[in-house]
Amino acid sequence: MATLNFAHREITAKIVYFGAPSAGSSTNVRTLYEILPVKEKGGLHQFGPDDEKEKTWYFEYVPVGGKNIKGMSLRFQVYAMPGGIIRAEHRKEILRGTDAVVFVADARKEREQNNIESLLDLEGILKEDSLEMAEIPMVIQVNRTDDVYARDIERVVYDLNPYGFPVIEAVALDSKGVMEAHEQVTTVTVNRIRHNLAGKEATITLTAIHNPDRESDQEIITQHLDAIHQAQRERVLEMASKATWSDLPPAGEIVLAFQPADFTGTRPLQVIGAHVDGEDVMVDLIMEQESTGKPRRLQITLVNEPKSTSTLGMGSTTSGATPVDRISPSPLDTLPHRIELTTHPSRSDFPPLWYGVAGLASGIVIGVLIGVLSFL
Ligand SMILES: Nc1nc2c(ncn2[C@@H]2O[C@H](COP(=O)(O)OP(=O)(O)OP(=O)(O)O)[C@@H](O)[C@H]2O)c(=O)[nH]1
Ligand SMILES: [Mg+2]
Repeated sequence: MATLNFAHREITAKIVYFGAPSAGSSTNVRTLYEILPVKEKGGLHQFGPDDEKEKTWYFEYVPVGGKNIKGMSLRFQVYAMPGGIIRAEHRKEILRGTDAVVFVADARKEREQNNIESLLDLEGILKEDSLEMAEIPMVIQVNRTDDVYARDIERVVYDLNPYGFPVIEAVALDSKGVMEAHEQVTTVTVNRIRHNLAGKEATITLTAIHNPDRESDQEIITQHLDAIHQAQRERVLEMASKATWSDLPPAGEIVLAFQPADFTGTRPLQVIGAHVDGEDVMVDLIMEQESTGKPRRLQITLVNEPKSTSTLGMGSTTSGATPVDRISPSPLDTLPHRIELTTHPSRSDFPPLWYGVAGLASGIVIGVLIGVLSFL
């Protein structure tokens, strides 16, 4: 979804290079960044969740000459979605709201299936975003044609091009076909935007904004990473909510000695509740003092700081709690390495506010009883 920023009289469109693993999406974007004649460009960035091997490549630029529409300049955001990125949330986030796609096909032998799977993946993600592949500006670039066993371009696109998109032959590593594919896709994109602005039916939608402060590259990247993280959390929560406890795969077991020293002679009576607070887990317990039968509240915080195995069992505790007692051997790096115990004052030490609340509540109950009795 292209944006039209009135504050800068500028239209921004998003182009994603998408392809099978090692087909060359990243090489295209990196090469393009070097060879593009530009009026203005930002930095070349690579980003993705920390645990992901492959990352998205990203840059934005303002082209030189010829790409102005109705006195408004054009800015393009260019992304590479390497086939090696398997996290669905990451793939969806980068493709979200895209205006155009360069599909990078691999000409090497025995890559037919990879190309087809990648194209179907692209079509599926676009559909989820209410975009039809047949309708968006798209170019198929057949890359890696320098391979000694490369297949004919016609053979490569035979399975991939039911919609008759323009086809470009390429060896992205040698910059061959990189500018050509980009020129083709931006030309179609600009034509569609012109159509839209002329009030004709167009497959590119334009959203008008008035934003004097253009987002920095870093802000754009941070937004993507936050969205990927959030989407992943939601998916995990959804999966967990559908499963029963016994369905979930076991992730190890941890045994902790949790009783602080000044709670000696007490035993756990009831779990009041447990909740996740950011990265940590809080568990509230009622402890019963065996000699007097007095209840006390104990709060246990499981601090999620995965560390190397050597730090496990060495965590700090408050109130003289016995540290980690026994930990099953795996998977250690996902388990909390430290617990914090917070002892709460015994009932007799409750702050006056509690007495106020309790007094008010009992007053209301007595008042209602008197009212009912006098009515009878
Ligand atoms: N011989 C040759 N090698 C290429 C060509 N394009 C890319 N490569 C190489 O292929 C490998 C994978 O290229 P990338 O651009 O990283 O591939 P990708 O599409 O981003 O996919 P992944 O990184 O596998 O997720 C790299 O070692 C590139 O140097 C090409 O046209 N010819
Ligand atoms: Mg790569």
